[in-house]
Amino acid sequence: MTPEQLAMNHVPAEAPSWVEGEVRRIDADARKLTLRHGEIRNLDMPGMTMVFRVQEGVALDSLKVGDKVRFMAANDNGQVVLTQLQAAN
Ligand SMILES: [Cu+2]
Repeated sequence: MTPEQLAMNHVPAEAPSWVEGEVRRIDADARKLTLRHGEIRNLDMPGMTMVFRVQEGVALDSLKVGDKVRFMAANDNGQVVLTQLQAAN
């Protein structure tokens, strides 16, 4: 194996990074959040409005519809899960 091939093998899958979003709907009881979001590069997803399942431990209580947020999302066995959330601006 060449050093180049070795280096290629060590490139990790793209790690989650912060994505811009805007809150459209909050369902804290069901742990669901509807966001209009920008491109999610680690999920190869273009911008859209969609519902996210929210991981346990991510606080939703202070959110309001219309809030600007940034978040990270991951693929959990084919289901998109929001894993990090913070207020933007
Ligand atoms: Cu989406």
